[in-house]
This record gives sequence, C-alpha cells and structure tokens, in this order.
Amino acid sequence: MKTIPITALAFALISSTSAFANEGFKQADANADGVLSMDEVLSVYPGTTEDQFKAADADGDGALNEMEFAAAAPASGATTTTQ
Ligand SMILES: [Ca+2]
Ligand SMILES: [Ca+2]
Repeated sequence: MKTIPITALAFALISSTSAFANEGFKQADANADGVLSMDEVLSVYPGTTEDQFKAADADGDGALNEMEFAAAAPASGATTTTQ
C-alpha cells in the first residue's frame, strides 16, 4: 500500500493532536469557544439533524466538545479509537 504521502500530510496537519476530527472541529468552531453549537455543526455537516446532535451530545450540555464531536463526526470513522 502506497499511502505514505497521504499519511505524512495528515501527520503534519495533526501533529499536535491525536485525531483527524480535531481539524474539522477547529474549522467548525466559528466562535472558538471550544465547543460546537448546533449551528456550527451544521456549517460543516449540513445534513445533521437535531436528533443526531442530541445523540452526539453525550453530557447533554447543548454543545459538542471535541471528544463528543470526534465520536460522532462521520469523517472521523477512519481514526476511530477504542476507549
Ligand atoms: Ca463554538
Ligand atoms: Ca456536550
């Protein structure tokens, strides 16, 4: 498998983090308050429903923190970790 260039690029992008989702999280966090509101999630995943948002909001505070987003973000499937 010749995936080295992609891997190297990804590593460069996330060198200080442990998840691909972090990149999407920071892009989505428009007001940089460290959590994603429903509107912010919709900006990156326009198809997100309120039910999906609530399901992802594990602690029920009405916003997704980085862990909640990483666990729920469709694009993070490739880097899902077992915890
Ligand atoms: Ca935010
Ligand atoms: Ca939450």
